[in-house]
Amino acid sequence: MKKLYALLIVLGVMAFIFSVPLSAAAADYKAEYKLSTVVAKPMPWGIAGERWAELAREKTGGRINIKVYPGTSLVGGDQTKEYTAIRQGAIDMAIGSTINWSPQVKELNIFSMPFLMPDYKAIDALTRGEVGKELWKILESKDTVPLAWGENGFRELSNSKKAIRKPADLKGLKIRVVGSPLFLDTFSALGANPTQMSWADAVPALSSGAVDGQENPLTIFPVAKLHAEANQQNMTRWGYVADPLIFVVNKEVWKSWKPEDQKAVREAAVQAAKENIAAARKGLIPPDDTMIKEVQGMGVNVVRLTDAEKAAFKKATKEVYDKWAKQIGPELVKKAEQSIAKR
Ligand code: X2X
Repeated sequence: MKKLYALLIVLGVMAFIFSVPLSAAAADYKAEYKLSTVVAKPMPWGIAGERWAELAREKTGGRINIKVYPGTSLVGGDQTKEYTAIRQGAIDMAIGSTINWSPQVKELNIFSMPFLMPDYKAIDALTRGEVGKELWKILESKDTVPLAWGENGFRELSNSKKAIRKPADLKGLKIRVVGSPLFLDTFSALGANPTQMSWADAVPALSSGAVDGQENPLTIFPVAKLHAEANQQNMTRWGYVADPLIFVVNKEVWKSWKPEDQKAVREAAVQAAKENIAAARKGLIPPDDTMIKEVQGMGVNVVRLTDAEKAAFKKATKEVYDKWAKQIGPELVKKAEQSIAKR
């Protein structure tokens, strides 16, 4: 009799243990998952958010309902606080720029190392190679689940004052940069006067003339009307850095989903990211130069640096590169350089 009781107790406990997580998991699905991006559609980054949401809804039969919050509105526009908010669960998922998450994940600064990546193949060599894997491991150790790499793009320099072809042309220009200290070092080394602010503050600051210039991918330019509304009549294509985007989900949120839904959300991210990279590069890879023509068509003077002109900028930022290689981790930087050399 005692044995029977013992068995019943064991069975009862087991039933409890196994039933709770299952029913809790199903009940735990939120009515809405909040997805953060910095910019909205029709910029490729904003479109990527909408696509991820749409595909996830489709593939999960509506179980995962995602709403996109552009303008990093869930953190009051302060894009450098986005990653912390994802970790803490105030944001469920995000498509974030490596630049904006660099203050919390120092290794992501690798993409902001001046003149490390000479072309698109170099970006791919990092994101699709060993460096990308290592970075994902770091993100996984910080309460987030990375699912796909997307792209914001090569960041070109614009300003209201003059055509920039050599470091001396930047002397004294007030340049808005994003909130990773590496950018302050780069622009200081070039003789400019960099100032950190969020994207939300950047456009009014450029419009009022409080700052003279900024750096961002060309795809943002026509949509944000940086020529007409922010006095940006001069553009230098120098391709000094590019920022990939990363599709992530908060780890607790991820764990609350059934495996089939996890798979569906991952597939949705991969698909949206693929489309995003194509959109981010459209019109920028010869022979297709339609994006450049579009910006020129707005009356912007677009200068493309020759290799020799680029070399002068590279030389002027060499010390910054060396300093940050130490901070990011010499091993990882070496791995990146090797992956790029082999591309
Ligand atoms: O703030 C910027 O410059 C932007 C929109 O490109 C990023 O979020 C990195």
